[in-house]
Amino acid sequence: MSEFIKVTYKTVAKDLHKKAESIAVGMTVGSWTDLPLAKQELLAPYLGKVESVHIQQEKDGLQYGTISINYPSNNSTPDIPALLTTVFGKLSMDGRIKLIDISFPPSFLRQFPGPKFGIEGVRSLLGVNGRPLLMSIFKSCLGLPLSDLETQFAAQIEGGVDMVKDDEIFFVDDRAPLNERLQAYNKIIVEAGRPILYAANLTGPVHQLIDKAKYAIENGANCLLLNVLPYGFDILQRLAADPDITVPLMAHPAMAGAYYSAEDYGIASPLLLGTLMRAAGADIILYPSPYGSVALNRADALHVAENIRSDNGVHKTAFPVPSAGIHPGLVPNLYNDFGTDVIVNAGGGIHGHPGGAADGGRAFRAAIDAVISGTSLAEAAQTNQPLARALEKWGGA
Ligand code: 1AE
Repeated sequence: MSEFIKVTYKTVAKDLHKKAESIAVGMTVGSWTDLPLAKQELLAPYLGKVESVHIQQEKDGLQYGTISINYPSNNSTPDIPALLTTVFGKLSMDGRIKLIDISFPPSFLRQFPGPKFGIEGVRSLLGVNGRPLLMSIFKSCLGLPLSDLETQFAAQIEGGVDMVKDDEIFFVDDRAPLNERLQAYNKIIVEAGRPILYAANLTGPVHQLIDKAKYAIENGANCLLLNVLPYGFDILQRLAADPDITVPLMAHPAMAGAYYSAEDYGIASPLLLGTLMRAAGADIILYPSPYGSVALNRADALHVAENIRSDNGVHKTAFPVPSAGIHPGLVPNLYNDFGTDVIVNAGGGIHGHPGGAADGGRAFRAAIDAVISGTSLAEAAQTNQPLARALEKWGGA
């Protein structure tokens, strides 16, 4: 028996009820009333149904609002390319309409892998509980010889970060090939004497990514970074579902702005970067914070976190990583908005510290300790020089 996938759109039309009907029929069985009765019976299980229409404003002969359509879950196979084509494929090109939300019946959602590690699993790999995690980003890595990257990696580790990620634009790595990076960084991790995750950028032709991921893991990778939208949601899903991919998967939001930024078009960020990333299997999800250099509005940023950390009865939770332009002075904002189960992530905010990357890490760790203990950054900075210098440079005390 088919259950329903409820899909909500924000749109505008002369008559929203009519538009809802035309979507429910047009995106499922095509024309309906013109069909002979026998055909109608045959197609009935595939017919979409209007769940609700909310008119929020009427102006100049147009109705603005949201409509929700119930699609039979049997209309789509359990993969995100099929799902998005089913509920928004042709429709995405049909004037002012934005895909806002999808809610799944558990039987359908269960067919997606979801995060293999989730928040608990990542914390358990690191042995860190009770505080936000700290991640730094290589800035930069392009064109640098391995020796420079090793120095950069060591400085980040010295500063006390829990995780380091490649920059998402690191594709041309001929001066520091993946296996050599892994060998060199793992040596530094062993010397540090504590667990540290390094998210290596998974790159190459999409049909080779599963093999490349396995190669990386055989060579010591303990976390993988993927530019999910450019490569496609399905490769994330295939990686997450593969039992031989035994490391957390980190999703980068590269290109997401092309989907979510327009008010009346595209796919809303809480769905794109929240619900779908989690269903497809991301353990750690980067996206723009409400305060940094490529900001997302606060409501949407909180909504992304809610979609990946709430109990959906099926999947593990995933770590939100509200990023971009983050410096130590913003740690109280991150903590107040996102709580303990968040990853504080910075590139420029670590490497741009006046004392270098190690001090950048120290400043962040001091800021995290301060918020956890309820101390203000200004007070914490009195006994922590790296934090004091960071606040002097970026503000935020
Ligand atoms: C939302 C993605 C953030 C990101 O990828 C990145 O590289 C941030 O760098 P910084 O912290 O802004 O230097």
